[in-house]
Amino acid sequence: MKILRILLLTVATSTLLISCSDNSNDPVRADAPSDPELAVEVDELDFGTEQDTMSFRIGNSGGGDLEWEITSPDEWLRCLPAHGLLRDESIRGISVSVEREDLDAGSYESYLKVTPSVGEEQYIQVYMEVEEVLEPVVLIAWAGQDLDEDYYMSSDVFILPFDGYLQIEYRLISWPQDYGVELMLMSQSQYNYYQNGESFSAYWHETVVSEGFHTYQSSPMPANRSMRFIVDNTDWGWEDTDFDFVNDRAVYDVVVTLYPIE
Ligand SMILES: [Ca+2]
Ligand SMILES: [Ca+2]
Repeated sequence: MKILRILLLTVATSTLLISCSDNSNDPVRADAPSDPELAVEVDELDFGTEQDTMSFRIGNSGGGDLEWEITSPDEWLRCLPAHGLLRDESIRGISVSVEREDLDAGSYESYLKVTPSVGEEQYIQVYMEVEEVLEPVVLIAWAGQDLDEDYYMSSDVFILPFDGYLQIEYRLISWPQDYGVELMLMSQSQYNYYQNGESFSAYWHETVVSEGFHTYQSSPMPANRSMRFIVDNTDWGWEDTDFDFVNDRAVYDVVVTLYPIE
C-alpha cells in the first residue's frame, strides 16, 4: 500500500512538472481530467477592536469535487459554513465571526485551518483586539447629611482608577438660601491648607444656593490622581457664611461618580 502511495505521488509530481512546463503550442486535450485544488483568498484577517464579522472566499481551481472543512482552535473564532463541497472551478464565500464577550482585554491571535479532501491544508492567521470596557464608579454616596454653619464635611482621600470626569449629583434638601454651600474637589496638600484656614486651590468647586437637585461635571481628570471631596459651610473657600446669629444648616444627599471619557 505504501509503495502504491509513493508511486501515486511520483505520478502526481511528474504530471505537475509537465503541466508547469507546458508549451502553449503543444496540443491540449480539452477533457484532460485535473485534480481538485483548494484556493484560499486570504492568509490573514485582522478584526481590530471593532469588527465582529469578516468574509473571504475559497475555491476549487482544479477539476472534480473538493470537500473542505474549516476549523479553529479557539471558541471565540467561528466560520459559517464550516464545511462543504466545491465543484470544479467554483468558489464560495465564508463568513468569519469573533465573539469578544467573556474575553479579557488584550490582543488575541489565532488561525483558521482549511482542510481540503485533496491537497495540503491552508492557514489563515487571525488577529483581534479586545478593549477594556470601563464602567462608571460611584466614589461617594452620602444620604441625609446634616451640616451646621461653620462646619464642613470631607471624604477620605480617594484615587481615580482611570481617566475620567466626575459627576456630582447634589440634592440640597433643606437650606435657608442666605448664602451658598460650597462643593469642592482638592488634593490632600491643598486640603491641609484649607483645614488650616489658609489660601488653597481646588481642582473643581461650585457654589449651591438653592434647594433642589443639582448636577455638575468636573473637567477631565487623569487616572491615579488622588483627592478629597468637600462640602463646605464655613467662611473658607469662595463663599462666606452670614453673621445673623442663626445656625444656617444644610441638609443634603450627594453622589459623586467617575465616568470614563468616551
Ligand atoms: Ca465657604
Ligand atoms: Ca447664619
